[in-house]
Amino acid sequence: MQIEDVELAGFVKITSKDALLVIDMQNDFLPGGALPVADGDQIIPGINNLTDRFHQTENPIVFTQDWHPIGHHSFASTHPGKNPYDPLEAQGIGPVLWPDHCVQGTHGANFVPGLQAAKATLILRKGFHKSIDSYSAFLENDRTTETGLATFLQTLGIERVFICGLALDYCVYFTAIDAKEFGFDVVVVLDQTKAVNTPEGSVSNTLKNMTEKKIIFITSDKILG
Ligand code: VGL
Ligand code: ZN
Repeated sequence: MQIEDVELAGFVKITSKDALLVIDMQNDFLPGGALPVADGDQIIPGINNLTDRFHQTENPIVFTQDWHPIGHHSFASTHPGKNPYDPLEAQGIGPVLWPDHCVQGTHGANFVPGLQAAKATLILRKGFHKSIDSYSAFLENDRTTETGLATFLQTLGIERVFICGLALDYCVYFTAIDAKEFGFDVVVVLDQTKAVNTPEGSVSNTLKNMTEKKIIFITSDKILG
């Protein structure tokens, strides 16, 4: 399944039970960054429009930051003889190793230029346990450690989340799957996300899984209209 094959929903009306999740819009994921996502910079204006839309009506807006300590186990540099993007499946890590990225407090971990973090209700950091990665904004990769986001959103009466940001086949994907698992309706804003597609096929696999789990896809013009 490719991005062009995804069935898109029509116009959706935002209500007080909707939240916006902006995933990992950080310098290291832009072209030229440590773990570049092709065209990642192109979604900044659209994400700013979505942020404005949810901010206008005082809907919750959550920005996430991948936030790794030096020597994080997801980094190839932590494993002697391994290179970035080499396969490695371990408890809480994988399916591939990454270049060092989004190290706590570094420029690469900062939000991308122009992003409106001032409009965020909550800035949620994840991936700060040295031996567990966290692609999802809800559950770390051991699949049991919670970030607290589900409870946060439930406490605010949120029933549906709109997800955008980077990367479609990792942090957006796992966030979407877990949001559904925690009982939220899930809408992925497909034109405001870009993929890593490593290993080859990860975009098609993740799109297929999201479709099977009844995750809704839309383009941002259907929200803003
Ligand atoms: C991500 C790989 C490693 C992401 C984070 O934000 O999608 N991908 N860390
Ligand atoms: Zn990471």
